[in-house]
Amino acid sequence: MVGMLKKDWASQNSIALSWLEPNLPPLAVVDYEIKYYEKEHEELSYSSTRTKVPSVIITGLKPSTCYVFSLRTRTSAGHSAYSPKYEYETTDDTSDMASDQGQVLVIVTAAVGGFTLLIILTLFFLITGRCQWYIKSKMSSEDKRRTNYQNGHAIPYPGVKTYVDPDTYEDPAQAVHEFAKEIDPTRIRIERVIGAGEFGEVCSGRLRTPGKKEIAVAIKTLKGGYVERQRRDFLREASIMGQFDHPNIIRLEGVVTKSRPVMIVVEYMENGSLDSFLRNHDGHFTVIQLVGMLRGIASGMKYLSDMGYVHRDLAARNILVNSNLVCKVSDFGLSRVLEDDPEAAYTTTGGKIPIRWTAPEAIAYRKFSSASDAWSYGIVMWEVMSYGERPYWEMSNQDVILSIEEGYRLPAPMGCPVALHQLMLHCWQKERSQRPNFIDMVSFLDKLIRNPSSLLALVEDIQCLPESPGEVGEYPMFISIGDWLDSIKMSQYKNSFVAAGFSTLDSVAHMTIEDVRRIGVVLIGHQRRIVSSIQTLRLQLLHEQEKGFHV
Ligand code: ACK
Repeated sequence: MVGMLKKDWASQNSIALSWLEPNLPPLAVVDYEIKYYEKEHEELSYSSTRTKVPSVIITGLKPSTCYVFSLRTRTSAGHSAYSPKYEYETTDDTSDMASDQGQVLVIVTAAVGGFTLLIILTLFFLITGRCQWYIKSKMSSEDKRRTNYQNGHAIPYPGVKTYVDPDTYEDPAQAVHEFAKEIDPTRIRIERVIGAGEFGEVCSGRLRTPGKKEIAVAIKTLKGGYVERQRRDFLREASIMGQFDHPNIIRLEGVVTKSRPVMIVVEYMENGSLDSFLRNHDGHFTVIQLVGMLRGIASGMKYLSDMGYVHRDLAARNILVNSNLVCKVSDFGLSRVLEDDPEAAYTTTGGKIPIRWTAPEAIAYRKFSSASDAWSYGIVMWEVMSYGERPYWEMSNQDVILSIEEGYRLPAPMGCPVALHQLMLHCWQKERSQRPNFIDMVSFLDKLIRNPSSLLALVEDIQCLPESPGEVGEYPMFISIGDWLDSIKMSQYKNSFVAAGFSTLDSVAHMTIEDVRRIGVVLIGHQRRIVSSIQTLRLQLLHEQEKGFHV
């Protein structure tokens, strides 16, 4: 028997559940089966799903609907009895996802009735003077869920500090001085150039502060000959960064604006940008270390979204890593950041956007929000788990947009735990209201870290997955080996596959990493890409099978 079935989060169409593993010898559990049905329809028709880890995200549910869940464990000796039944509800589009406050409110409403609630709310109103509540209640339901995520002019949750857009200052210099300390340049010692930024060189060096230990810093400089607009744009990042104070956000030490060169001084991050760091250390870290990095980034993003700041350019290249592997979000500046990003491309609507990292609604009609940052976060997860591989490989931007529209999503990278790929897929839901928020993501990743066995099931553990059916069903996207290899930009191996007897997708779906190596795929990156895609094919097959579980 397993312990209590706990709800981690719920959205309109999904519920994430987790439970403590039963007290059995290691590896005794084959898998868990979760049975669920709509409470209203009793047990007449139920669905079930299986998982090898003590957590699951059940998708495809109806909004505002109560579901009944129970769970049983399968060991080599057979199935356990079902657990007691647990009832959890999906949210409607007017509630804050998985918000404890929301749940409390529901309980309060049920318990004390509308009239008492009215009195409580009135008192709340009068005592705290938080008229924001009224303003919020006037907003549309979707905006309401994301109230504190609106860029620049966010309405804060009570007690939460809110980001102020420096562009709302008539004089941008005033914003810099409000949010950034002026540093006397004699306290700075520039040591060496470490890179090139859009506005000038990036250097490393030391910063002395009276009464404090000297610290290592990175110094961004504004090259001479700038015009006033460039100076303002350059310092804009400092005005934004200076408002943040979080261990996973790059810390601003101060600015030099009263002498030349103009400089922005930030904490030094020994390992530089996350994308190149991972590429240079391919395969060097444990899954727990990678999840730790992702947890840090999610925590920084949670802080930013709580403050009402939308990043718009979240990508591994914009994360910095220090010597303790702590990851910090950097590169602030909203639309201007996109101008500087070499990945950003012009869209038909005229904006410049890093297509591969950006949610469809932000590409199509510039709807940037913390939910579009959540999409980008899913891409960062994929970059991290694939050690800095380029998302969608060499596919063109246009092909990426079309494939996403058709429902294609990046397959799990090699060595990626199922739970993490599930979270990525959750971030890439077309409907932005169904994506997880950063609060939920941080607590989900915390759970994985606390319970490392939940990371043992890898998507590529082909042997561990239930046997796929002998006959391959319908593959949604690919009809031939050639099409499949073309789609993952591995066409050069077409002949090798066929020569080795792998001429149908059915045979490919049964391939192991050894087979892939044997047919002559020697490059690790190519092996990884092919194996990831094989896993996706297998998952699609499993998904088809699971549909058959409906009784
Ligand atoms: O990948 P990198 O080594 O990390 O090369 C780029 C380069 O400067 C141009 O942006 C590095 N860089 C930027 N900010 C910092 C920082 N705070 N600490 C260390 N390196 C940094 C970045």
